[in-house]
Amino acid sequence: MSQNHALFARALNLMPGGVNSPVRAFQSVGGEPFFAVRAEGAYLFDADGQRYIDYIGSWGPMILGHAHPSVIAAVTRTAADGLSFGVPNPLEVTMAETLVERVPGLEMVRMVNSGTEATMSAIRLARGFTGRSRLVKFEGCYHGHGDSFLVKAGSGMLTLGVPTSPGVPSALADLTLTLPYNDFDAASKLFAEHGDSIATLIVEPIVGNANLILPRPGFLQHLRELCTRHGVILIFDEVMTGFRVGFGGAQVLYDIRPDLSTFGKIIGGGMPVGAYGGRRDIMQKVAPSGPVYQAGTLSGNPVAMAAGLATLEALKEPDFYPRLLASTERLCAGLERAAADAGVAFTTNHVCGMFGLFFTDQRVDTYAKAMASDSRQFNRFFHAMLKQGVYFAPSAYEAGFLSAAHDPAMIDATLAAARVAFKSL
Ligand code: KE4
Repeated sequence: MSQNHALFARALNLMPGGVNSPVRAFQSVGGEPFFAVRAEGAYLFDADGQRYIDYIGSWGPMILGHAHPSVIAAVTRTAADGLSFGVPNPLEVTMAETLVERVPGLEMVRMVNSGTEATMSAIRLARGFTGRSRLVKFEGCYHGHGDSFLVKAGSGMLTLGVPTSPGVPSALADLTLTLPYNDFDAASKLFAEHGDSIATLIVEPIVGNANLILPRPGFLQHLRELCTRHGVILIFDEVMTGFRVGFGGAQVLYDIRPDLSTFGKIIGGGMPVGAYGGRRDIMQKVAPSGPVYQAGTLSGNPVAMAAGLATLEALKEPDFYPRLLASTERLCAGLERAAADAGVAFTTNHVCGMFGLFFTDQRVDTYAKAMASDSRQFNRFFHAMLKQGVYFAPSAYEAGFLSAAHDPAMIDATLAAARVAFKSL
């Protein structure tokens, strides 16, 4: 019997959906998830000995590739001296210096243990700093599972078809206003009506949780101007894009300065890490220097800092991002050619290190267009690729990720598998 199947049977009895995070459960693509027992470079290896070229990389952190020697060595070396002290340690100072140095808008930063903690803390801080309560987010964006965000959210919630979660009190959900992404007029109208009662607007500068949607030229600048005009704290949620789409993230790529930013994934190198930071006058309000409370037992622990610092160090290599962008372009152009040759309606979106696959004949630049693409066709393609040892995100509403370990031969192997898969649709 398949070890994957046996493991999933046990898991289903013990964990909701048999998983510790919904998107892993294959519920939207059908079938059962496989269980990874090992990963190396761009490869995952499952419990039945199957090898996959992995285009998820743990949903973003593994930008160097899995089990990168310098990261493993840093974790091993640091762990030998103790795992968590509960008192300050030098590595969290080095991490703070590294983030502040690399992200122009970051004057102060606080380490936490997940992207969700980072975004939850950032909006509490924005509400505490402004004395206002309303939050603006965009349909399809996902900012972790904090109550205020689970309104028309993306990622696993879209995958499960429950974009607004039960369990969030309407008194709180009503404080979350949602906008269509890339819609200039809708944003102007909302701010004209409610601008002075809004504490904060949080946005994925590049949407990676409703598949992949890029900002229209000027859209992020438009949000920056609206927030400045109405005294609204602009939060860039860079948990996914931070240090992926470029050295400092999307805010450097698009040259926009948010008031606060959130990070996660890559800055932890695969260990549980998140961070929020930004303007000093705002961050000074965080306990214990200010009254806005936030805390965490394992925040800044040395092992997680070591994994993140080793990862961020490797990203300093001058041609790291140009190479990653070239790989991303090679993959997306090749997939579009393979689909066209097979007569399949298919388009892609991409930015350095991230891509989105859409079974539609139009370019996708809104949530509505992403939702209108053919998810059934995506599911068939997903399984046709999985059978050939290529693992794309198990949901039509997730972005894909590349790493430095995805070499040209692997991408060509992926494209050869895609030619077979597109023809089978
Ligand atoms: P975590 O709490 O999962 O570390 O981060 C939440 C989060 C916040 N902001 C953005 C922009 C994010 O993409 C995420 C988490 N991303 C998903 C992938 N779509 C994590 C995968 C999962 O939920 O298992």
